[in-house]
Amino acid sequence: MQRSEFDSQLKLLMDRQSELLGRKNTKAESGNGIVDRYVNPVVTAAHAPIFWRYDLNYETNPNLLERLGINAAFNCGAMEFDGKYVLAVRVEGVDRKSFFAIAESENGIDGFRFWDYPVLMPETDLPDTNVYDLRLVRHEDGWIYGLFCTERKDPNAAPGDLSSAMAQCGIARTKDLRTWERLPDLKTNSPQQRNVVLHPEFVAGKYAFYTRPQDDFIEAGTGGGIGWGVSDKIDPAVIDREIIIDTRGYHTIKEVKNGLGPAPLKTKQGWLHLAHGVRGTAAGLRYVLYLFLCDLNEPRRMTHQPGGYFLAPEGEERVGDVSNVLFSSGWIAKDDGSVFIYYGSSDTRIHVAESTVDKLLDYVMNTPADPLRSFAAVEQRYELIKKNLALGLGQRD
Ligand code: BGC
Ligand code: BMA
Repeated sequence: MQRSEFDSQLKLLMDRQSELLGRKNTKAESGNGIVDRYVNPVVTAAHAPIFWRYDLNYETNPNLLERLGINAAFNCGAMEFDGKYVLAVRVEGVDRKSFFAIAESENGIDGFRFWDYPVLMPETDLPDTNVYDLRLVRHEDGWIYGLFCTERKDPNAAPGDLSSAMAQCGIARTKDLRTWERLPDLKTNSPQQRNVVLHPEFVAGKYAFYTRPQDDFIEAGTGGGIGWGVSDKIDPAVIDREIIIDTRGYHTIKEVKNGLGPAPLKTKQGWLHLAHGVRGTAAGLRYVLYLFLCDLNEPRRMTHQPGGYFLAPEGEERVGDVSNVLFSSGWIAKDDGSVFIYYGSSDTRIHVAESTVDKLLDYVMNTPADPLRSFAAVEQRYELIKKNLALGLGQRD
């Protein structure tokens, strides 16, 4: 390529990206009343800076080829930091390695920009092959924690088995989201862990964790459910006993597995939780999002859980690298009572939906629980229909 062509191609790349980053977001028209989606994804692979991907030196890359492509930007941790909305994004290179990178926005709904450098997460003595799904938790001990899944090849895999892996919870802490101190991985009695989250407050002087024990890399097995356990210390964090606080269930949205999303929000009515539930279908796994509430003083005790999901893949969200997946590991409750829910769709991109703490609590406390049988589900619906018809609000002619 001639130098002039190189320059104009580069300008085109930069212009296209500026246009994407400058795009305003608006609320989608119809919702379910519980949350309002925004129309555009807030972070995608195309948001990754050009200088992360291309060698921009004409001498060494005269054809302006992409050298280190980005495949996807999805499941993120979220928090307010220095007056900005920040996401700790799972960025995945074309080589299938995930890493974390901070993206920042003034308003939380558009204009997300990555910081110049992604996070160089320190390793432990046992190097991670892949790290993903970081939860950001501001703990009352004064640190910001990042809890994430660390994946390594299973040392006991039979020769030729290149897929068996071990998933564990990696823990790191920071004050500025730039420099991270890696602590030892969480120790539990379960063979594997994924979706581990730190409770933001001490509980009887101990660090408390939401866990997701599993027998195997993919299958939850006997370990299924969202667990709870405490540790005297964070360095190292060791849980001797895990109890299940939210079980899986036959013929529910969380039949195959479930896992906590972000750390819970503290509300007057209790700890509000966001989680994902997974069921198996002929077309593969389907991941949807649900909510539940736990007691304020006894956070391991669930008090309310509406039946079913409140957000499931819709439209473009349904399609991507791993289709039919919504996964959320970040939300931000603002001082004015509104809540931004950040969620990845189909392991490809990040979206935002908005609600308020009041609406989410109304939903969680006043929506019927899963009746577990078709007959009981129709009875539940009869009650609603009868009440509405008594108001004279039946079908219009
Ligand atoms: C992928 C994750 C996935 C997990 C289980 C990992 O290798 O990176 O996205 O959740 O496998 O399927
Ligand atoms: C998992 C998660 C996510 C992912 C999902 C679907 O188990 O940990 O990273 O979104 O599978 O692939």
